[in-house]
Amino acid sequence: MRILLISPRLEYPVTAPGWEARPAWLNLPQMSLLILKALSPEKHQVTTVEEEREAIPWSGTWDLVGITVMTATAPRAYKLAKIFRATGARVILGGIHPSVLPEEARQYADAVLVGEAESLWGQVLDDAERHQLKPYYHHDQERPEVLEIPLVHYEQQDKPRGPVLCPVITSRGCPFRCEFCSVSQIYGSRVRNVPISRVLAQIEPVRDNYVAFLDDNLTTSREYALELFSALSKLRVKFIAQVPLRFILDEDLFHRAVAAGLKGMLVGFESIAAGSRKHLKKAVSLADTGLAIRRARAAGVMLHGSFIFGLDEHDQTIFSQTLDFIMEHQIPSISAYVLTPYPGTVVFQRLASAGRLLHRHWAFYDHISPVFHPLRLSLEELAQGYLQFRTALYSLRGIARRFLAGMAVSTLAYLQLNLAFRQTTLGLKEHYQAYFRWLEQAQPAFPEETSMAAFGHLRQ
Ligand code: B12
Repeated sequence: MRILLISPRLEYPVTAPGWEARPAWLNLPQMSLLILKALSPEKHQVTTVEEEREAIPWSGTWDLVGITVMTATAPRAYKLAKIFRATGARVILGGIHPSVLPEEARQYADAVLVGEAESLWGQVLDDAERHQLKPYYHHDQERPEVLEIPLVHYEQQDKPRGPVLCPVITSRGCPFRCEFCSVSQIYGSRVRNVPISRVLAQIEPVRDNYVAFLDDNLTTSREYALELFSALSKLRVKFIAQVPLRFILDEDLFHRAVAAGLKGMLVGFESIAAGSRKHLKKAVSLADTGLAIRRARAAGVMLHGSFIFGLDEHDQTIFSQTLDFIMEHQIPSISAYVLTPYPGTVVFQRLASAGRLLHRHWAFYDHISPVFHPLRLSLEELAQGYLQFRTALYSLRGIARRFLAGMAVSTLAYLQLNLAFRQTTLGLKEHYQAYFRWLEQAQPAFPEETSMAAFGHLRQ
């Protein structure tokens, strides 16, 4: 079969011309597509497309089209599904959004894969070959203790220069169940690990690149992490990972990670408001937070802190408080977002039943456009406060004020990250203007009707 695997781009009903929600240069290959490709027997011809940076091969004819879907990319994925089905291809959807809302996704596709694909993709291909695709494929609820993920090939014929960041997975499952996160919906709360020898086999051929561990927390099992760091130190790799703040406070584990090649960490601070912290399962005291930040800097590890605005405890002071906190502690790299209630999360349920959701047009569930009524802020105050926060943080003064902290780690990476976020902040005001105008108008019914006229337009 000729198989096309797509990771769709974000497509808003309205936005500012040329504005991009996130830095486009972030070249992290889509692991889900690489895994599906690796799982496909050689007799099939598989093409992968990341629409954020590659054109969809409209001229080809495809037997099966697989699309990976996040909530924000769902409208675009549904549109693509409809277009490809009209050409005679069969379409299967998978990923976090179809796994949480399979019936919705099924309206646009021949089949939906719910959950993890490793044990199901072979069957999907066999069924597709026999023209007997089932509407739903559900992964086994009894997940095996050991996580088996195929070895993927990053290098592809049409992409001669290999990626700078190579995604690697060591585990799935997260025990935290944070109110706003949907990860345990798809992977469960029990943590399962890939055998270390298998992780090393994946890393070995690309060890000159940066390895990006995709795990929601690389250190959930301390024992496994110790073993992994000891093995990695022999390979001399450089890696980045998502970890909780507590990991940095575990001095021995942290220094072993640094010795193993840890260069960057994505840490969820989520909120510095005292009221929020009790709801966040990962919270540590503010004093320990300061200690962890200093320790990361002293070790030369880039700390990328993630913050959320719009929690029920937040009022207008949260923006300046967070900015002061970042400046005081000199956090070099930040991703700060507006709370987004993803379907399947506790926060979605709570806001939906309180009538606080503005709409269900998923494209705006992007962590940037507010899609619910905040409790102690108006909608406009949330958008305005967020915009002012980003404008101040990524102003030249805001970047200069943290420059020494950036230099202590990597001047180049510091400037790259901050200037990229500055770039995406520049058109944000216009995006909000377009979004608020759209909110005021009668909104298109969701799911949006896609006329076949869109097909012709896209093919040009
Ligand atoms: C890496 C990552 C990214 C990368 C993606 C880059 C890339 N090219 O991979 C970056 C940093 C760019 C990113 C951006 C965003 N992300 Co992100 N990201 C992740 C993360 C950490 C890992 C995803 C991943 O690749 N996992 C590994 C793959 C193999 O797993 P998988 O995708 O689940 O795929 C398996 C199954 O789902 C299934 N499957 C998946 N797709 C398909 C398709 C078919 C056809 C089939 C059959 C099966 C199938 O098979 C796979 C193998 O079992 C997840 C958290 C998580 N644990 O999932 C968040 C996550 C997916 N991201 C999330 C969000 C919100 C975003 C942003 C909106 C945030 C933002 N504002 O920046 C943006 C959106 C960008 C966009 N274009 O739309 C949310 C999505 C929630 C939701 N309901 O949509 C998640 C779940 C994080 C969270 N805690 O909630 N992200």
